Amino acid sequence: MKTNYYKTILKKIENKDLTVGIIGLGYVGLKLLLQFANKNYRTFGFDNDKKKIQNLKKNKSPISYISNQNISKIRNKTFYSNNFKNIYSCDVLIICLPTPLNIKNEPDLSDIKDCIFNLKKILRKGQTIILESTTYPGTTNEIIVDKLKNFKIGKNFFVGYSPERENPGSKNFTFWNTPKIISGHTKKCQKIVENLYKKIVKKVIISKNLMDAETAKIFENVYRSVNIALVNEMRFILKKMQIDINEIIDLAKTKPFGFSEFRPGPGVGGHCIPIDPLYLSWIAKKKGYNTKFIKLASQVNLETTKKILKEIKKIVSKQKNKKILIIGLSYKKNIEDTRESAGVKFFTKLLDDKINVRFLDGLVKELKYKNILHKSIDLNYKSFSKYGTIVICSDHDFYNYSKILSSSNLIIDLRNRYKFRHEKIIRI
Ligand code: SAJ
Repeated sequence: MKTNYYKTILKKIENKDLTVGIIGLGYVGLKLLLQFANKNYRTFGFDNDKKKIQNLKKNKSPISYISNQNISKIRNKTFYSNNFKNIYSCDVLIICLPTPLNIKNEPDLSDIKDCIFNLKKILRKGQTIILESTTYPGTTNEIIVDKLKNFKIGKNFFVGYSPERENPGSKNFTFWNTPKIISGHTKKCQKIVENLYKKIVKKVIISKNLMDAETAKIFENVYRSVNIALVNEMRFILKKMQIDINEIIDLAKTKPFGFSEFRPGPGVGGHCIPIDPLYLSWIAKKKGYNTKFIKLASQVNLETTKKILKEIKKIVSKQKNKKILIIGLSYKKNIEDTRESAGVKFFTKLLDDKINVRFLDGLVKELKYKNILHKSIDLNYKSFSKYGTIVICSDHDFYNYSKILSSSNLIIDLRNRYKFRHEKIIRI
């Protein structure tokens, strides 16, 4: 009797004898694995980082806001591996691999392409592959569907796309309460993805096809990049008129419609907002359209970091005490991720300029630069007076900012942490 793979997998989803494999255990993949494991699905976590796999097997989390306890809680239904030996036993494989840019600032999908190349040899009928990585419209078709010609997609194999919406360090938006867009290559693929994600997220939003789902995600990030660039530029415009951008945003955000709050910062970090939008401008150019906003926003955000650094150096040059302390090296508060972080750019450039600079970050304990390991100073609220200037780059919520203010000589507040004017506080 012919196997009905579609019905089989739907049944497995319902009676939870489904095995879910997550490929790529970063802040997206590991979070996703926890969702399925906590709903009693058998899960496999695949990652090529041997150290990470070893630690996970010892119930040690690689991410500060995912506790070791979270990991140990799922140990009896989760298996970790840095090879693909157990792919065969996974009914669903969800790919959460990075999508960086290459040195020419073009999309680099090599992680996903290599993954599919290796998976192809060992996939079996009845499996489903879902891509979660942020990428340009058309990717899932191009590098997954078109590579699986030996299967009948929608009949004996299924493919979907569901963009991640992780907001690292956020407490209000949980996985469960953040609506999840889903899509499938065929209606049956879509149904499988829909039923699967409905088990772990409160609201599933159905996209009519893969490309729309890919586009929605990248548009979300273009939207952020452009609006962050706007406020970053506004702050320099208004400074010419001695107007404080943050006070203007406080006024403007009282409008209950048609205005969403963004804040100027030291520049845009992370591996999403500085990078994902360029995936869209790249594909647009390939399709014959030269985007303006996207590239301009990227340039403005990058220039912001350079301008801020120049301002910091100018301010410090006027201080008797030239010592600088940077608070927060991560790219935003309450996380340890330093990718594309403005704080790291400031710290390393000041070091290069032979300026006496240290950093304090309870989540970024050390930073290796030019083969020297720089360590965060210990937190001692009385020690801030040792520095001529304190630069708040990432304002982790766990610091006591009134104590910092009382013991500092001068603070450059790049995160609008102090909502009031004070002679010791400079906002650039
Ligand atoms: N930033 C500002 N001003 C703002 C907002 C952000 O300067 O008003 C800076 C942040 O400090 C940070 C950078 O921009 O350096 C990016 O911040 P972010 O929170 O937008 O970006 P990510 O990369 O941590 O996460 C975002 C997610 N964030 C939100 O939606 C709030 C979400 O778009 C995606 O899940 C994720 O990118 C991704 O992976 O695409």
